[in-house]
Amino acid sequence: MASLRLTAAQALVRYLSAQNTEFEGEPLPIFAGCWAIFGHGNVAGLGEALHGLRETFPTFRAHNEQAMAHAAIAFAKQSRRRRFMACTTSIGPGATNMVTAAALAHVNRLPVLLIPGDVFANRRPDPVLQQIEDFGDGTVSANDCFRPVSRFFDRITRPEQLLTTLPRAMQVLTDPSECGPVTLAFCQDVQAEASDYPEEFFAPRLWLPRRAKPDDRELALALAALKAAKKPLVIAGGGVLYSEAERELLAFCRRFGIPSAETQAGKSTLPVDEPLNLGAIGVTGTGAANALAAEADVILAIGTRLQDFTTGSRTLFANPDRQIIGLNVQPFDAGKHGALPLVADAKAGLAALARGLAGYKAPAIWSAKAGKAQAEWLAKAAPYTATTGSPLPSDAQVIGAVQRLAKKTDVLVCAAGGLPGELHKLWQAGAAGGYHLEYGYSCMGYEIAGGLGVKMAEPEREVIVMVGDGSYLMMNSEIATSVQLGLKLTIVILDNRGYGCINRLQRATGGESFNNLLRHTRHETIPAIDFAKHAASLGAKAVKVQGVAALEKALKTARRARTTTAIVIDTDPMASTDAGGHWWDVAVPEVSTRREVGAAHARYIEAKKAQRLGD
Ligand SMILES: Cc1ncc(C[n+]2csc(CCOP(=O)(O)OP(=O)(O)O)c2C)c(N)n1
Ligand SMILES: [Mg+2]
Repeated sequence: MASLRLTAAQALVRYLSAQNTEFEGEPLPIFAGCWAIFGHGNVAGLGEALHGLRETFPTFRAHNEQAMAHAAIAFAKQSRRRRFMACTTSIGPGATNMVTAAALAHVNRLPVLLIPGDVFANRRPDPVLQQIEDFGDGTVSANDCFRPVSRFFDRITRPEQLLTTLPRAMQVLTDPSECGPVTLAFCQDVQAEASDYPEEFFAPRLWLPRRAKPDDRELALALAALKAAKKPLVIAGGGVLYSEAERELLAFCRRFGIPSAETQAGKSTLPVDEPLNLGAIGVTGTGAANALAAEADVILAIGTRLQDFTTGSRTLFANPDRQIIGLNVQPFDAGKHGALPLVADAKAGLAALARGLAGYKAPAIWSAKAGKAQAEWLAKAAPYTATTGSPLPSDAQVIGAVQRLAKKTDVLVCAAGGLPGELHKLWQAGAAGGYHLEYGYSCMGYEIAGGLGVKMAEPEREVIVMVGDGSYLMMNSEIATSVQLGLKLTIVILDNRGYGCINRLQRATGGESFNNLLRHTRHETIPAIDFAKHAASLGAKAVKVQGVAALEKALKTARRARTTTAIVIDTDPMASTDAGGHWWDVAVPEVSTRREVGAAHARYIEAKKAQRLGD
């Protein structure tokens, strides 16, 4: 058996570069490359190995480990989990900087390969720089922080371990039900150690997306429930997009007259002008989707985790006889909320359901209700995005301007703050994949780095990042990376001088405005942060505009530009869209010296009565 003498790091990079997927009949590397920030723990071992294969397995340098992992995760999300990236860090702070991103990928079920450097397996130079010393457990290192936020974790302490660990890592990354972050903590001495690897370990390998078909009995039960449905409703989650099932879903809804509503991850699944598309559902939902959700008797939840924002913290599906069908590749999700599980890929599941439902049609009055509710909602929502000429526009008015200037193929990227709720309700996605919201972890700082990953996945589409001042300040360094890599972003920064949405939440729970907007913080001076100058200093074209008309002009210029543009606009921290939406469970203090908290608590206790628990 022929063998190759390689360091463990060389073997790892060589193996990764031999893994392929298929795109339109052609093989394509499944890894788009590796993000790397070097330090001790990866520069000598992995650094040398990545350099050796830099032509076929590109290495990208970012400015922050969390941010580079955000870019990698966004790449995987925008690639609908068909392709992904690796990320390597030094030991210690470089590694733990990436833990938040691992959690983000874990929550959102997105594949990413994380390779933090680790301490010496041979322990000879212990304690090394940045080593966590556990007094009672010699096997603990900083990388153990990754365990609860990894779908698969391993520590590479021997070179030959790669022969079993890497195929397992690939299995997790490519399995639609298991997929999520894989962490391989790579001891730095092992990275540099040579070993004889069998040549066939590096033979090109093809990973095809697996489409699990439903079980016969689960299918029969789901069909029986649907056939009896008088008010069926689909919830389209991210799984519909990952399964590339949007056309099948549209055909399914039309054929059987079933209205459909979208989660944050599922938004952009159906065309916005489809009368059966009710738009956003849940806490940040449209009046249309939420009205039908309250009555629905059978809810076909496809590819969704049914998190609290989708279910209104278990109060939205108010029909006492309602039955949920959980069509999901992951049994954990398929069985939530007492659902009849239908464990399958969305596309395969929809095909099986369609075959079995032949002859069924939802009552015409119910299907028609969807179109009517949608038209009513659009009329109700329109004034929020219309321009008023106010010098301090609302987030919704800024969204209106971005929308008017957007092309159908554009991708809108966002993650945290007040914007996700406003966008979920109001944004009209032009095409599938045109709405990229990280709302599983809703991580401030994802936006710009995420936009970079989106642009890498779909360079031909314009990527518009909308970000609040708070999120921007938390993480903005990848503006420089976007300039460096020639990956153009249009970044709209909404400066309401603080954490507007948390201030509003604080007020809604009876609290005094405190520690959220800059003016409510302990301060000597409120800093007048010049976001345009800041973005310009990182290499972006940047402009500050006043009001919506000037914003529209700047957006036109940004579209023509070839490089990353930041547009800063001052916005009103108090305004938000009060139409639509639904109750969300945020625990209010039971006792307080504040009268307002007492009143909010009484409202809270009342609202909680609508929660359906126990299934
Ligand atoms: C990393 C992280 N820290 C804290 C939070 C909690 N949080 C959610 S939104 C928000 C404020 C966001 O401020 P900004 O980006 O300015 O948006 P705005 O609320 O003003 O619309 C905070 C602190 C979070 N989601 N992520
Ligand atoms: Mg803000």
